[in-house]
Amino acid sequence: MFKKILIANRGEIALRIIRTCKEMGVKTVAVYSTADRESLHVRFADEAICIGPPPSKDSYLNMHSLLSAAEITNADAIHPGYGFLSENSKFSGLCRDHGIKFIGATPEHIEQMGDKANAKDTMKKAGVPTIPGSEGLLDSIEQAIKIANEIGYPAIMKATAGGGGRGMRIVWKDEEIEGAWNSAKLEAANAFGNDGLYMEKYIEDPRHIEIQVAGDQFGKVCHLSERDCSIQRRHQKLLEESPSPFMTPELRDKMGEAAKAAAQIINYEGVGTVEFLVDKHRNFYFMEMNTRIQVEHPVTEEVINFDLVKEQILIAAGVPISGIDYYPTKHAIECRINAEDIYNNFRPCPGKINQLNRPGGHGVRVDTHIYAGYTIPPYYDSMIAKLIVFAQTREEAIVKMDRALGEFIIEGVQTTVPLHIQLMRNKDFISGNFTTAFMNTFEIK
Ligand code: MV4
Repeated sequence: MFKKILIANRGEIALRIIRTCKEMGVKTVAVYSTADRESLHVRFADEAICIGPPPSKDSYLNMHSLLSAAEITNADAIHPGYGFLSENSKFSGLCRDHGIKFIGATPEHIEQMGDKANAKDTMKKAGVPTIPGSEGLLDSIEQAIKIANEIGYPAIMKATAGGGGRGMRIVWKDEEIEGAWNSAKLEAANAFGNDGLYMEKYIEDPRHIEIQVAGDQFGKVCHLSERDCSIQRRHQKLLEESPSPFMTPELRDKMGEAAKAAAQIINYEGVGTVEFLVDKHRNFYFMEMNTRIQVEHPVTEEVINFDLVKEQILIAAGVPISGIDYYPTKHAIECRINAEDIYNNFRPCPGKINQLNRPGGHGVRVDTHIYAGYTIPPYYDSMIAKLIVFAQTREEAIVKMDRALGEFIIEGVQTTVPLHIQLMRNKDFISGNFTTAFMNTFEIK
């Protein structure tokens, strides 16, 4: 087992990882920018090293500062959390070169899954359902028009280096292709330094359902059921839950097997997530594979009663997994609490938290690094807490979330708490009748 893990992250996820390390008897090293001196991850780690000034590129993304911090503290592993360097193949490779275990995917897996057109081709070979479209990248506007006519409109052009909806264009007729091609290529080149595009049939108003998987160093894989992440706004998830209200036992088995085939074909090691689009007929299609621990992992932890960060660390240390699949025995919902003004286009609201009351009671979990008197710095993303509830049924979980949100008092900054309270009382949310389009028409009161 590792003796000491450096956590190359900040905020709630750094604290989350430190908690599991402590329970496993593993020492921890926190790293922090000068903006995060007063953060709880710094206080609760065994050691803490300042790695630079506030901008991420000079601190949490500074590979050489992080590796130096690991070397001077004698850390034998680095946990990258999510975001920052968690899916950076260069950093994963540098850790390997320095004899430090990267608790995440290998550079090969990150590159293989980071190129979406290539990932899709790999999954097609594994028998995982994929959306009809181009084979690999498009090489001309003429070819794009030809393929769009073969698969039928509407079609979508996507950046192969994409994610988060950037470099993505929906097209409804031949005349729109040239403009979409030019603007998607420009956007992708600017955002990713890679203007490769591929094309797919456009699935209207799908659900976003993802399967958690784990694979060990001995080729064994298992799935840990699904999360429904359809409640999102401009590609930012607002709320996730498990199980999905749209799921059936048959669909779960089919998607679980597909996700395992995806992990199996690349010999995946660690925990990962296979994202699917699911249409109204319950056809499902591979979308992307994430090679990191995700923000929404707690909903899975609560419904299967399992510590996913502990599993990551065990797998990285070479411990075999049981190889059995996990099924939800409860219902869990996570609300992402962001310091944002929901009445002003979700504008970020950094600043000082003057008063804080954290919700509690049975079936309530709060993952956060904030406290009364904490100042939210303006340099990083605006998520300040995750409120997770779990109960025997979805109905009970919704009531419990509404109750817990009411207890979550955060004074000094605006937050998304009032939005989540409205969601818990929305009849379409309550009935499970929603897709990724839900927030497009949701009226904030
Ligand atoms: C799609 C799609 C419909 N059809 N692909 C958005 C982010 C990117 N990773 C993939 N995305 C989509 N791809 C086809 N062929 C609809 C979306 C999409 C979406 C997907 C998941 C969650 C939220 C979404 C919101 C808008 C569009």
